[in-house]
Amino acid sequence: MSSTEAPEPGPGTDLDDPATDPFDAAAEAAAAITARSGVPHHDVALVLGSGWGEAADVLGETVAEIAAEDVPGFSRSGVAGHAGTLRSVRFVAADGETRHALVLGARTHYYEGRGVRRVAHGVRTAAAAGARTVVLTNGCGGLHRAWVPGTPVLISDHLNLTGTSPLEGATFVDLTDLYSARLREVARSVDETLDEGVYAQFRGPHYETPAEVRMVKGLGGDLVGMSTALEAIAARHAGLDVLGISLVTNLAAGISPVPLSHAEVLDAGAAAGPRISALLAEIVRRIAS
Ligand code: 8IG
Repeated sequence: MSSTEAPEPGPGTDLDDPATDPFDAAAEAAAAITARSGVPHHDVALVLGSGWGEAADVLGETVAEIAAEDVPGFSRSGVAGHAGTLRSVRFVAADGETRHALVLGARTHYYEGRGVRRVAHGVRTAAAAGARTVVLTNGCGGLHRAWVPGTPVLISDHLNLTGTSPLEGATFVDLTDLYSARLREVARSVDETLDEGVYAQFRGPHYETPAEVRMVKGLGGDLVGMSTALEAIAARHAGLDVLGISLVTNLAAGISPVPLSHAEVLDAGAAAGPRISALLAEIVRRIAS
């Protein structure tokens, strides 16, 4: 087999088969990424949500861009504004050393209905590829008027309102300091004006009602979204340090007088793109050094 060909799926690594160990499936995906990129070890992983798509280009040189469907367990996103590829990006860290980032532009959302294993597969694959840290980004709604669309906010903690977990069986994982205080400090060393907030994940795909947003406010939430909490739990279980950064693309329902639309979300992401991409790239350079 040449080094650019991915291995055939091995036996027992079908994610939809309950007998499959999802960590075996992640190891197989990591092997496919290594085979296609020629990069044996990735130092850090990024999951790019709505609005964050340009960050990989700003960070460094793309060594390989792999279609999601060419990596076991991944598939092309059905969501407009989400890329369907995985990339290996070579970059120079803040200490001057060359490092590699695995950039996942192919997130599976829980609302896609394909099960929690698919949701967790990206961060498990990142861990299997060697990453110690994952940066989870998203587009989300904000509960505070000061966070105008296009404002990046660090995630300090979450409320998992999905009613599910990415973990199976008696897997009791401590989530104190899930969103690493150390990594938030690194982010603030790049931009001291970065605010932080509690991210409430709903199942979606519908946005919240105004009553649900008032509920989140009462529960101590600041941001509402559909992706990051489940991935963060899976990432911690896989041994990764987690930095979460939200891009507020809209005011949460009922806070703004205008109804939400996905077009608004995409517009806010596009407008903020260059600024937040530069921010994220510099954060990653410092994390990886
Ligand atoms: I972008 O207002 C984006 N994603 N749940 N609510 C939820 N998810 C979102 C929102 C929002 N905006």
